[in-house]
Amino acid sequence: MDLERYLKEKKLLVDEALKNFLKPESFLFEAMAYSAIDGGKRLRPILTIATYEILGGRDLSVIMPIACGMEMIHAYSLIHDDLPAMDNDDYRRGKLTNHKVFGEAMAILAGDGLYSLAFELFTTGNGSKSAQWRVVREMAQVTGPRGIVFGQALDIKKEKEFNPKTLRMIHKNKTAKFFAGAVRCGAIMAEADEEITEILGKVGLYLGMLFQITDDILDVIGDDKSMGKAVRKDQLQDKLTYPRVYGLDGARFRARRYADTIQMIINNLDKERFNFFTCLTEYIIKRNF
Ligand code: GRG
Repeated sequence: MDLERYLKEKKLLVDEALKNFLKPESFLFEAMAYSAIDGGKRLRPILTIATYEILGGRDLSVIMPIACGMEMIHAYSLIHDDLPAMDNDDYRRGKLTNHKVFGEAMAILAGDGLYSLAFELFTTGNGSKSAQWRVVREMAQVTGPRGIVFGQALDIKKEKEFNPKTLRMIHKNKTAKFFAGAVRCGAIMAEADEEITEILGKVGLYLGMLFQITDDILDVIGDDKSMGKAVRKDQLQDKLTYPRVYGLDGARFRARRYADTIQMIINNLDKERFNFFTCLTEYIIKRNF
């Protein structure tokens, strides 16, 4: 499969739909659109769409509002993550962060607006109401105090144990559960059976762990320009990361181990049918942005 081409095509579709959902109806929507529309790899919405399609979903009008909701939640998390009270970043996706352009208070509200609009979108589109209800529940759990909020709280907490267990807990909650949720919601909207939803959710979780490890590595070896944001910040901010705990080679080894586990799961399912996940795994492990 030509993954690069697939990602490009789906990104265009997501960008188009996002523009539609975020028409500048007020100054607040302008601040929301600033961070949600341009740039970014769109991996989470693409995971949702790809899973839906692989499992037999055919109707873009069912999945696009769900996929765009994923990206809005992601954009919200980036806006808040960049705030002075959190990671205090000036650049994201190669441009000034939301609070640098709109001010801190408006950036907080732009994030809040994106988050709530996402949940509204989860209940729209042509999908079944029961599947949409499951998506709402799933993403409330993924993003909530036993998911992303918890991961971020641990990430910024100064007094914590610097050990592998805490490290895995941060990465799992802050990043991996979102990847798992994006995949699971694609499966839910395709009305797939529970067993395959569970298995692919695991694949999503491991992809997310792999993704966050590569993010940690790129903070050490990457450059500002390719990353679109300041690198070498983890050490400055005393963050708990894979290179810090295991060294660069140890981090790379663990990234490869997640990739191999994903490969094993896919091979046991149906190599051809789920080839997208194999290709995406290699794309993530080799990424430089
Ligand atoms: C409850 C969703 C939510 C947020 C509130 C601020 C916060 C709590 C969480 C921040 C979580 C966070 C920013 C985790 C880092 C995940 C990560 C590696 C982001 C970068 O993702 P990419 O590379 O970004 O996919 P692009 O720009 O390509 O979309």
